[in-house]
Amino acid sequence: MRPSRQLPLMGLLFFSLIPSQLCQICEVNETNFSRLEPLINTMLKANYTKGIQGANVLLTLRLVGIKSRNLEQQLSQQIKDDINSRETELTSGQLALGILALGACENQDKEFIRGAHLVSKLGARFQAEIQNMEAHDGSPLTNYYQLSVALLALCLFNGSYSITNVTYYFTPENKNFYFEDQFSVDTGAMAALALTCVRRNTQKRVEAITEDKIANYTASLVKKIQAEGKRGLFGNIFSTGEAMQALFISSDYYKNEANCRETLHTVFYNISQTAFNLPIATAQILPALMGKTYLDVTNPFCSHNPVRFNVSTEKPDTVTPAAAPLDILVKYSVRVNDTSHTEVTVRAGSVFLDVMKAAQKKNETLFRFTVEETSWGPYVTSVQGIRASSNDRTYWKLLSNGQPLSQGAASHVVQNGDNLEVRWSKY
Ligand code: CBY
Repeated sequence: MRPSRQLPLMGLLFFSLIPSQLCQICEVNETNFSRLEPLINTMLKANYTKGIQGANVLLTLRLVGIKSRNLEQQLSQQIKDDINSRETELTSGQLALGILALGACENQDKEFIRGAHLVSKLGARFQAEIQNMEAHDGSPLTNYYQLSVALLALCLFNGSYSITNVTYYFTPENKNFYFEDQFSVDTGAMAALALTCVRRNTQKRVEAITEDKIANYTASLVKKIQAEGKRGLFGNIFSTGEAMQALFISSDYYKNEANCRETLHTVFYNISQTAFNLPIATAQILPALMGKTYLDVTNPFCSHNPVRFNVSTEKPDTVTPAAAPLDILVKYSVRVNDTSHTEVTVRAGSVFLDVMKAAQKKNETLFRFTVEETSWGPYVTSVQGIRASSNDRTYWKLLSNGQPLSQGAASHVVQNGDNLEVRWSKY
C-alpha cells in the first residue's frame, strides 16, 4: 500500500482509539479475578434463559470475551429464533438488546442483522415510541430505559434517528427519567451512554449548538447519577454496573483511586452475599468490572484480549435449609383505595410470589393476579383484574413492612411475621 493511502487509515485508527483513552476506567485487576467467579458461573448457567431474554447475557459474554462456544451458540440461536417467530411482539428495548448482542464484536450473526433488516425495524420501533409520547401526554410505549437502549443500538449500528427528536425528548428534566420523583439511575446511565454515542457520531455533522446541548444533557445526567451515590454504589447494587459505565465515559469520578476502591469493595461484598444470582444482574455489572462499556460493542478491538477465568465445575454452595422445612406466617394485603387483608402460611424460604399464590388460592376474587415473564423474573401486571398501564404510568408496587422491594416478586424471600403488600401506584 502506498503511504498516501495509509494515512487516512492511520487517522481513522487514531480517532477510534481516542475516546477509550479519555475514559477513566475502574476495573478489577487480575489478582482479584477469583472474586468474579460466582458471576461467571451464574452467566454460564444462563442456558435456562429463554429467547430474547438471553440477549443481555450474550452481549456481556462477547463484550468481556468469555469463551464458551456452546452457550454462545445456544443463546444466539434462541435470540434469532425468537426474533423470527415473534418480531412484532418484541419491545423496542428487547429488539435493541438483540441487535447489540448479535452485533457485538466480530461474529457471524451480523449477517442475520442485515438479512432481517433489524436496524431499520428498530428505527420504526423508536419512532412508534415517540408517536406514543405525542398521543399520551409524553409517556412512551415502554419506558426511557428501553428508548435509550434503542437509541444506543441505532447510533452504534448506523440506523436513522432524528437529532431534533433526541434534543427534544432527552432533556434530563423529562418526567420519564423519574419514577415517583426519584431519579432512575439505570435509565439515566443508559441515556448517558446513548447520548455519548450520538455526540461522537454527530461531531462536525450538526451545528455546534446541538452538539453542546447533547454534551450538556450527558453532563447533567452524570451529575444526577453521582448525586445518587452512596458508599460506592449508584442508585442500588443493581444499577451500579451501568452507572459505572456512564461515569467511565463522561466523568473523571474514577480518576480518584479511592472512589474506585470504594465501589469495588462494595460490589465484591455484594457478590459474596449472592446479590447477583440472576443471569441478568450479572450481565449488567460484569462489563464495567472488566473495564468495558456498551460503546465498545463496535470497537474494532472489542474483546481482543479474551479473559481466562478458572471456571469451576463444582456446584456453588447452597444454603442448607433447617432439618425440617418450617412453616411461617405472613400478612398480605392488596391496596387500591381500600385495603384487602389476609394471613397465609408458606414454607420458610418462600418468595413474595409464593405468598401471592397462597392468598389467591384462599380468595380468588380479592387476590387473583397475572404476571408477565421478563429477564428479571415475573412482573406483576394485574391484581383483582386491575392492569398496570404505561400510558397512565400506573403499576403494582411491591412492599414489605412498608418499604418498596428492591427485587422482583420471584426473588424477594419473605420472613416470618412480614407485612407484605401490593399497592396500586403511579410512577
Ligand atoms: N428493561 C426495562 O424495561 C426495565 C427498566 C427499568 C429501569 C429496570 C428496573 C432497570 C434495569 N436495569 O433493567 C425498570 N425497572 C422499569 C422501567 C420499571 C417500570 C416498568 C414499567 C414500564 N412502563 O416499563 C416500573 C413500573 C416503574 C417498575 N420498573 C416497577 C418495578 C417493580 C415491579 C413490581 C411488579 N409489579 O412486579 C419493582 C419490583 C419495584 C417495587 N418495589 O415494586 C422493580 N421495578 C424493581 C425492583 C426493579 C429492579 C429489579 C432488581 C432485581 N434484582 O430484581 C431494577 C433492576 C428494575 C428491573 N426494576 Co423496575 C431496578 C433496580 O433496582 N436497579 C428492558 C427490557 C428489554 O428488559
